[in-house]
Amino acid sequence: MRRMLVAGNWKMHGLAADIAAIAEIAHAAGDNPQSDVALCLPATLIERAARAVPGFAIGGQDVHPAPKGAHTGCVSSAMLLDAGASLTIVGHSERREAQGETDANVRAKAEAALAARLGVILCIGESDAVRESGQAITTVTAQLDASLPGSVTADRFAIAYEPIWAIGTGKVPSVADIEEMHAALRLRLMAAFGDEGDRIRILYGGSVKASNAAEIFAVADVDGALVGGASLAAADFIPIIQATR
Ligand code: G2H
Repeated sequence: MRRMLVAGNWKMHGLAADIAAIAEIAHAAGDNPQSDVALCLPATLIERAARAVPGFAIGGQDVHPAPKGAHTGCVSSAMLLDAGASLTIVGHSERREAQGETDANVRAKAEAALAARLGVILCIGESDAVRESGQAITTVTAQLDASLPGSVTADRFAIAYEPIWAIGTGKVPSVADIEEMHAALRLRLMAAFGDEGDRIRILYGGSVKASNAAEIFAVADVDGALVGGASLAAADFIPIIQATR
């Protein structure tokens, strides 16, 4: 049995004044021990949040593959750990698109983070055009194969399937489409890692909210969610955590 993981992705949101919301979410996570909960915060907020809610999983949203060096504006795995993070997102489509990140970049980031003992949520997903062309499964499984680290352990590695056309749009794939994609991803993970691939969590991401979370969580091979907009306010995010019951 895979434990559900509900991770918030705050993207470029969050100031010191938002620590109260983070504390409220962490408290709700304690009240819902049936699932794991994490918040992936902007780098500027990680240390403050980690101090405010010790024991609660705080993550970054990206990491550089190098341990240190001349990489202006970037953050290393050691820096994330030093600030109090225990995991990081890699390969979010907003970075793949805006920063031109390739599958090879994403794989290098994931491998560096795992080697440093950070948890990783690796994002993959198809564009609207790819979905319309009927190539979603082929495209996303190829993206997974090319982005996967060489070795992983399921307790520190998760996949987030996020169709790009569903991110922040309010559009969500049908339950049948989510199930078909997650089943295909499960097969690829098992092909890559054997039984360990069956223990890796596959999250769904893209316009998850309180009103659709329970239906999505009931889909086979959906092991939680990566939540953007609806993770920013405790009142929106806590019902999603509770929907894992
Ligand atoms: C997808 C998701 C969070 P939202 O990016 O990763 O964002 O829930 O706002 O669609």
